Amino acid sequence: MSSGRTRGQVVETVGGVYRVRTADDLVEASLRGRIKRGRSRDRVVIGDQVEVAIGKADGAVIEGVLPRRTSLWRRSSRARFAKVVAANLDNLIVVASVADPPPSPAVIDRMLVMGEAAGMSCVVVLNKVELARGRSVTETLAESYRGAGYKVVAVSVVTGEGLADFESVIRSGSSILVGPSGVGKSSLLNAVQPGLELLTRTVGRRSRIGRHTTVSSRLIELKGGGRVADTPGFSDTGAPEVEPVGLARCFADFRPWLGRCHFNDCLHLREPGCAVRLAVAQGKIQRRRLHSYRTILAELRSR
Ligand SMILES: Nc1nc2c(ncn2[C@@H]2O[C@H](COP(=O)(O)OP(=O)(O)OP(=O)(O)O)[C@@H](O)[C@H]2O)c(=O)[nH]1
Ligand SMILES: [Mg+2]
Ligand SMILES: [Zn+2]
Repeated sequence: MSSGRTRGQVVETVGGVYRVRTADDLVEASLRGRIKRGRSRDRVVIGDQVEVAIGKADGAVIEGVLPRRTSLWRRSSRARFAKVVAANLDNLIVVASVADPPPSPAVIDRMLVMGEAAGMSCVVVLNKVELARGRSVTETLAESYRGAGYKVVAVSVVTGEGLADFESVIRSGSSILVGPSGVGKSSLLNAVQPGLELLTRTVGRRSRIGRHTTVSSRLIELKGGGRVADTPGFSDTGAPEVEPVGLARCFADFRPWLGRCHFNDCLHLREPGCAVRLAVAQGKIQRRRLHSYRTILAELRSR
């Protein structure tokens, strides 16, 4: 490793150590004090493009963070402040399982809002489809999210069904997998890249239910292209970092109707001449989605 300055992308953060992928190396860097003391907005996270100074004595030091193309924020509903969890990633992949644990459309909706607010392209992956009896659960969820304008991939790590489609999603640019604990996020990545050996929950270890198997986020470079981050499971997303009037834009199925309401600042609650509510009444937007919107809006306004 020669001394000098270089640019790279943060692929892992462990304690105060940042692993940075540069053009021809993987370096472990620390943060220059000035960045360390910054506000939460300036936290250095996976996906960040950084300037690294490589010195002879003090090793590699991150001296600056380049402007972010997308930034994924997360706030648990109890936390006062949101924090950035990943930067510059293209796709937010919401993973749910059709059974064990059972899917929660309300949780999927919230995660999609998180991705939309980040400026990312969102995909829904339904895993463990071999556990669904008949076509009911998988088809109902798939139809609901396809109807809302999202790409949906139905997969099973056990039978291999749909894995090729999942793989083509994660090969297109950089992605992050989010979703409740135990839905199979790490298992999916292990299935598409043998040898990765991400820790997954051991079958039959009932005592582990409710605990996280994956504990930190790392941006994995896939053989043959694409970068993907696995994350520890969570289902509590809090409300996104958007103004109340901007929330409707985070619902892909609402977007065609926005700007057509009688009031410019319509929040699609009880206002007369609301185009979104009309679309719901006409069956063009699912009532369930309006309900999710209202729940999140109420949280945003009570902040
Ligand atoms: N039946 C079935 N089980 C699966 C499938 N995919 C994963 N599993 C199992 O589901 C359990 C949880 O898988 P993980 O990959 O650890 O789940 P995770 O989403 O990474 O969980 P956290 O790291 O805690 O967030 C493991 O016992 C897997 O073997 C599947 O397609 N079908
Ligand atoms: Mg995991
Ligand atoms: Zn309206």
